[in-house]
Parts: sequence; structure tokens; C-alpha cells
Amino acid sequence: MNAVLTPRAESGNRTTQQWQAADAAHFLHPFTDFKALARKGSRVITRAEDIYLWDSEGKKILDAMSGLWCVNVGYGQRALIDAATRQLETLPFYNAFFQTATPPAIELAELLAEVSPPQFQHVFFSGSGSEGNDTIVRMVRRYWDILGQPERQVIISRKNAYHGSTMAGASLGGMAGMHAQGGLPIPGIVHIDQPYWFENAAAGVSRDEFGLVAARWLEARILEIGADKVAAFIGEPVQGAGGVIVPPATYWPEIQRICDQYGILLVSDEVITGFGRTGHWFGCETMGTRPDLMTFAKGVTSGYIPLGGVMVGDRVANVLIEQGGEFNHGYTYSGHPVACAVALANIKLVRELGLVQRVHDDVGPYLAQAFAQLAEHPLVGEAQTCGLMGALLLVKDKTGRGDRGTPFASDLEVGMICRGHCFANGLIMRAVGDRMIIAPPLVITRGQIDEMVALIRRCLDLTLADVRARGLDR
Ligand code: PXG
Repeated sequence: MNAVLTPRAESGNRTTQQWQAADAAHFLHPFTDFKALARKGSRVITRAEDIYLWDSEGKKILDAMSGLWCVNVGYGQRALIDAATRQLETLPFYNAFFQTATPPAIELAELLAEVSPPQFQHVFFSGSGSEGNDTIVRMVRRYWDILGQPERQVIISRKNAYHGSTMAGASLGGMAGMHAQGGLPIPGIVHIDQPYWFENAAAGVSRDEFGLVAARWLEARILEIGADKVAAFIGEPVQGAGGVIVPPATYWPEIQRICDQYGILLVSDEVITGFGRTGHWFGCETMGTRPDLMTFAKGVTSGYIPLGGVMVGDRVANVLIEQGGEFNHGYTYSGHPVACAVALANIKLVRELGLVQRVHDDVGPYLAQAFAQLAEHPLVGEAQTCGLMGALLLVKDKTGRGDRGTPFASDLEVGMICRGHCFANGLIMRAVGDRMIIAPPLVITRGQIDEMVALIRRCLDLTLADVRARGLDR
């Protein structure tokens, strides 16, 4: 029988098959082959608590990806739920366009200035990280315009970066698959190689040496374009969607030196790394840079409700405010009162629970230790963590290419085999190529890390058995 014709049950009370049929009939999912998913059927997630999800079959799953890098305080936090409810009752919406403001937006702006590095005293709100990066493009070009240097238009980014999915966000990003659709990148955005030692370092070059080499690709590109044409450099402190690529410690300080030397604005995209993920409030603090602008989203509300924005450093804010006149840019939901109320409750909770310090002193080092042990697994060629982000690179042979290991051919999709085992064993861990990545909620306990690592180990064993049985290691 065609499931679509099954009588519709009460909302929230349908069978998995009924959900899947309605989903396939109407819902176009992001970054998805629609037809393939319709054939296979979505996994329907129906509820969550702490760091666990439950699907429509009642199966419990450990969410080692915090939703999509965002549910930093874990699921079910009463303070956030109550903040949203109270604000919905008091004032569900008002805009910030017509010389108006709402108390939650003002209070959040004030609190963000407090938790951000000292150069940040102003914020521009958006509804998402992608919109935040669109604002970045508008703002850096406007900045140079006001300063009488309108030819400074070019923004330099990196291959395999992820900065969102709008026209500007996807253009800033360096994902080849995204650029292949719809005529991207837009003009004035160029990309240099990423600081990925495993893939891009020459033989015999140490991580730290490579960090300097990779940073100087920026300098070379600036000189090629002409420093007087370059507006800004943008990067994620740790590349997230690109596979949790933790740069060598030498990389970011050298990037800072280069931006300073040529007067170029430095933009830190903190959409994933913001609000404690790396063990400081912002990833730029972990990496030792002083950005002029920071994009944020995700962890600002722990994903309970959409909100994003740009922290605007004094260098840019002073020019925009003092000399800029009207900035012709903004979104209906810039400073949405309910989103801002949830963000306020979220940031206060992060403080109350001491989550940033906890990642820095306790669970971050604990995860690093566990990953160092996983690095001994025969499939693992590289194990990296930064705070509560982690990656395990699956390799064919650990001893190839000096000590760097030999990767699997990418068409074998060994990462997808591993991800399949994770799903089947109640663990959400993502595969980016053959990099298996995690970013669990910051509230995760040591006991829960043990539980997660035991699941990871089991899935690595199952993947290794598969790889050997299918002869993929030959
Ligand atoms: N910057 C960074 C660094 C991000 O990680 C965005 C901007 C865009 O944010 P919005 O809110 O517009 O999605 C992101 C988003 C993945 C994945 O597959 C990562 C993101 C989004 C969707 C999927 O890891 N990051």
C-alpha cells in the first residue's frame, strides 16, 4: 500500500513510515540528493534530553555533533525554554529599523560586548551565520569606501572553508561542490589553500614549519593582487565543516602579522568556535589573534532558536559610526527579541555552569587524552582535538609517506562506512571524507566522554573489519 494514502495520524503521533512518506512528498532538505533520500527515508528525530536524541522508533542516540555544532548547553535547559516563553508572552516581535529597540536586544548587545575580546564593543544582528557573513562583505567594503579606498574590494578566504550557504556565504566558503552550482563565487572573493598539514605539507616538513608556509600563502596572494586592493582575510580559527582541521600553532600568529603589515582587516568566523567550543569564549583567543570582525551564530543560543550576527571591532565601528552616515543594510530579524532573550539566558547559563573554563581545564584535556589513545587504532592516521572539537582521520596504512600515513582512495568512501556503523550503534559522528568528526555539547561529563569514546572504538573496529573483509586495505 502507498504510505502516502495511509490516514494521517495526529501530529506527533504518526508512524515512522507515515513521517517518511510526508517528508519525501513535501520537504526539500538542505545539502541533500532529494530523490535518493526519498527512496531511503529520513531518520525522524522526535525528542532530546541532555546529550541524547530519540528517533521515531524510540532508539536512543548519543549526539556527538551537538545538533549541528550548536547545542552547547545540551537539550532541555529550562532557563532557555522559560526565557523564550516569557518573551513570546511580553513582546514576540518588534523591529530595530525605525529608531526603535527592544530590551532583550539591547541587553544582549551589552552582554556580547562583555564576553568578547576588548576591541569588540558593538554588534550587528542577523538571523544566521550565513547572513552574518553577508553582513561582513557589505561592512568591510563599506569601511574601505568610507576611508576613500573603494578599490579595496577583494576578500581572501581559504579552500575548503565553510562560511554559509547564501550567495556571499557560499562565495566566501571554499567548497568546490558549492561553487560548481549557480555561478559562484561572486566577484572579488579569492581562495588560498588551507593549513591542512596531512594533505598539503611537503615531505619532511614539520607541522610548525608548515604553519608558517601556509600562512605565507596569504602574503603571496596579497602581493599578487596588490595590497591596496585587498579588503580583508576571513577564516575559521578551526575549520569545522571542512573536517575539524586544527591548524599548526604557528599559523594564526603569522596570519595576524601579515594582516597587520598590509593593513588588511582580519575576520574570524566564530560560528562554530564561539561561546566556549575551543576552551575560550572565542576561537581567536585560543589561536592568539586580534580580529577586527567576528561572525557568530549557533552557540549564541545553543541552537534553541535562530540568531547570528557580527561583532564589530573598534577599528571598523569607529569609522562606520563617526564617518559612515546611514548603513543601508539590515534584516527583519536583526535583534529579534525572542532570539535575543534566549541568547541572554544561554550565555548566562554558560557562565553559571562555568562551561568555558570546564572545556579549557577539564573535559577538553580529557577528550584530548582519549583521542590520543584512539590514535593508536590501526585505522587512525591522525587524531586531533581543540577544546571539544575532534577529528580522526581514517587511513589505509599508518606508516606510509614518512609518518603521515597513506590515505584511502576517496571513492572507497571509508568515512561513510564508519558513519553507517555509528548510526547503527547509536552515535552521531560525522564523516567529512575520511575524517570522522565530533563536537559534543559542552555539558558532556567525563563519564559520557568515556561512553562516547567506547562507541567510537567499537565503530572503528567494525569499520576495520569491513575494510579488511572487502579488501579495501590492499
Ligand atoms: N560559518 C561557519 C564557520 C559555519 O560553520 C556558517 C558560517 C553558516 O551558518 P548558518 O547559520 O547560516 O548555517 C556555518 C554553518 C556541516 C555544516 O556540514 C556546518 C554548518 C552548517 C551546515 C552544515 O558541518 N555551519
